[in-house]
Amino acid sequence: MKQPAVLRRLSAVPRSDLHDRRLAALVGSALGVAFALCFATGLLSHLIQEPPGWFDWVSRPAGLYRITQGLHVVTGFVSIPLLLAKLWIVVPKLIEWPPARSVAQAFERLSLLPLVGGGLFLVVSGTFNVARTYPWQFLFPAAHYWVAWLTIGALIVHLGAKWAVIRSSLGSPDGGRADVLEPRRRQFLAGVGATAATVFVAVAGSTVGPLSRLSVLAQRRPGVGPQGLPVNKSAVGARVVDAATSTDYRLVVEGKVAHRLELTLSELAKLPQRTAELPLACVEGWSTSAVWTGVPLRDLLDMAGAAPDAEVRVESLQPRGSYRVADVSATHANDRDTLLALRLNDEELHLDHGYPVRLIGPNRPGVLQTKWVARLVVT
Ligand SMILES: Nc1nc2c(c(=O)[nH]1)N[C@H]1C(S)=C(S)[C@@H](COP(=O)(O)O)O[C@H]1N2
Ligand SMILES: [Mo]
Repeated sequence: MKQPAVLRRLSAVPRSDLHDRRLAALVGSALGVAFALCFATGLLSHLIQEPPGWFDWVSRPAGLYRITQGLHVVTGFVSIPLLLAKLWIVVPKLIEWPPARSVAQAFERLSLLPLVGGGLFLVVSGTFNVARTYPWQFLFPAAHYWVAWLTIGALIVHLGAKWAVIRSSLGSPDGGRADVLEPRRRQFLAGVGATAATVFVAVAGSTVGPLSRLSVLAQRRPGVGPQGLPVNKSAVGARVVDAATSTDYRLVVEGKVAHRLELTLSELAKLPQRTAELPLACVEGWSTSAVWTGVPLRDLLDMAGAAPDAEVRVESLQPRGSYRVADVSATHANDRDTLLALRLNDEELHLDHGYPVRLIGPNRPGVLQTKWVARLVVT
């Protein structure tokens, strides 16, 4: 096979001494750690949103999901400069000719396609999702999830193939070669580290209050929005304004119940109320804490005569959209702080926060905190 002209010309470019094994191993290790954390927390988020039979997500500590998902988004963003630096360091290896000298090497080099392609797809699609821009046809969560498996598989193959090289490069300085230019490599590493740290601070403020003023990249800011809380989907956007403000509003409890309930807003307000401080933690990484007041879901289930291990499908007035329904497991339904909230920070709920009634519970992803609740179906 003839070497393509473009590769020949590229390999003739004088090499910087930064295309170095030890540097590749160091940046690669940092990228590996960021990626592994990102994968684990992403997998967890997926399990919580689409729980298989064996998985029961805890309702405590109330802010656990806020931390795991904050970590997912932050490690994802931090991976971007690390991935770019790593690719730049290994460019001469990527364009090496002939492409493979053995079957094993061919396999190892082929695994770079899903590794590099998958890694780039994940950070790019994740960034677009956080920006709430969808310039594509596929369903983001499904694509992001399956490509993550593909990429982690390729990463395991890559680590297996490179283990000996990584170990020897990390073990002895400059991979055993004497090198006068070590300070330049150190500067490069410091630059990559500083970029990653800047990205970290710029993103983490969507969850970590004190950092929020520095967070130029944060998609939502804690404290900005009606009643001091950010809004993802407005009442106008969800087409619920008329239904939510109508005097005909009723909260219906039905399904596997002894007696079906139909409650007006003032009947709900007359029931014993409970107040809890709970975070709203979006899968996109931002989160804010607020004080919510309402009727514990479990009280309504008891009034309707539902079983102690009842699960509930919560439905919104919203006519369409992926987040108009959410399931509540028995564990979450039985947590006294899982509320049908009528008030937020001691004021009536804002229409954009789910007036007249919204579901809010401890340790649930934002997408499962349904707004404009109309119906509880016990299953
Ligand atoms: N009915 C309905 N509820 C919803 C949504 C929605 O689109 N429709 N969005 C969810 C998402 S993704 C998040 S993060 C939270 C955001 O709550 P907020 O807009 O009140 O801050 O509401 C959730 N509840
Ligand atoms: Mo969200």
